[in-house]
Amino acid sequence: MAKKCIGCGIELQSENSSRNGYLPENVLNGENKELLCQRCFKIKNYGQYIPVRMTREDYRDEVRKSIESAKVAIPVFDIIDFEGSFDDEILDILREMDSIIVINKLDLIPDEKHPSEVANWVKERLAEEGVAPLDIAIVSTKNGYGINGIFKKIKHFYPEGVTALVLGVTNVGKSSIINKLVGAKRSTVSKFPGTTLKSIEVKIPYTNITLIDTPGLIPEGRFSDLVCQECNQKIIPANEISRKTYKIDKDRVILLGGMIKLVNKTEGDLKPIFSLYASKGVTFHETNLERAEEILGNTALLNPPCEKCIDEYNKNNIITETLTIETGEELVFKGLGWLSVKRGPLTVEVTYPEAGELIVRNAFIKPKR
Ligand SMILES: Nc1nc2c(ncn2[C@@H]2O[C@H](COP(=O)(O)OP(=O)(O)OP(=O)(O)O)[C@@H](O)[C@H]2O)c(=O)[nH]1
Ligand SMILES: [Mg+2]
Repeated sequence: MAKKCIGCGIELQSENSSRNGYLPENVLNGENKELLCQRCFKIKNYGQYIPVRMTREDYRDEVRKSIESAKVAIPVFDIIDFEGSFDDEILDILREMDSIIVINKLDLIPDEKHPSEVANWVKERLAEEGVAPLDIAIVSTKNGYGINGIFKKIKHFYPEGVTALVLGVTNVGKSSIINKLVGAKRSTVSKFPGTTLKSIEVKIPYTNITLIDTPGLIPEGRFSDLVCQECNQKIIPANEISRKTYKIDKDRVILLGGMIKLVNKTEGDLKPIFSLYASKGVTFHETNLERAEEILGNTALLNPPCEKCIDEYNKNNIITETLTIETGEELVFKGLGWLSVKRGPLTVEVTYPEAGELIVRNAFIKPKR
């Protein structure tokens, strides 16, 4: 049987150093059984990244293969980008299989939110999609919160042991969670999407629980996938996200980087109150209509996109849509952030690339009374 990389799951080969899975022949045929391909070695040791994009078909083939051997799914969602980690492909699997849902990156949300509130919100949101999980765990692999809870939940439902399929879109922390559960840094983790390439089976030591790490799917409609890799890293939050609250006049403009233009179109004397949430790497800029036209495209003032990727970004079909968001609702910019209405209704004109998706949902962070 071909040897596989323990970091990303790719089949190892020593014929072609520019293809995935390369290792020099003497290492490949040496004594060591736990081998890392050259790409994983570079990611782990030098923080270098060599992008590999999977197609939807590649993804489907790879994950469908692993479903056969698994009894339960452990889907991983990113709490900050919940809508971005939703994908029909994944929801379809969850409608067919028992699942224990893991919501990761709790450390990124402002700390006023209690995990049980998050769990209830997630349960409701999943019910809307026809998914009823066995249980939900809210965790942070960054600070270790809740990891033991995942283990306990698996043991509770499968006391004799089980094979569990860990799945989700790219970059939600699937490999990080597996490493924590296994207690070793085996699977390669990186801040860039598309790290794991093939399914990898690992056993939690001294148990009958086997976890299958899988590659992530790149979902449709994420604003973060419309910019270059450096800008992508600015949009994916590394620390707690920023929040800014507004109470602005009609026709005032808020620019979310150079990516989205929001214009307040609410009629009447009572100004709506709303907050914007996004990574600290995204600039929020409030201005008037005229000035907005002048500064849009100024990448020094508004970013992402940066100078390098703005032309590519502007090739997207840019559209304008007017939406009304009620009190207690949120407008999500998939993969970028969201706007939460504390006192509505807010009528807002949104100008954005059609390839990015907007979603209106019930508030995730409830307005304070
Ligand atoms: N802030 C924060 N970052 C996390 C957490 N868990 C994982 N990350 C980061 O998220 C990024 C992606 O982690 P991975 O474990 O490689 O994610 P993955 O889902 O396996 O990604 P693919 O293999 O590309 O599908 C890394 O930069 C991790 O350090 C968390 O709880 N909090
Ligand atoms: Mg991974």
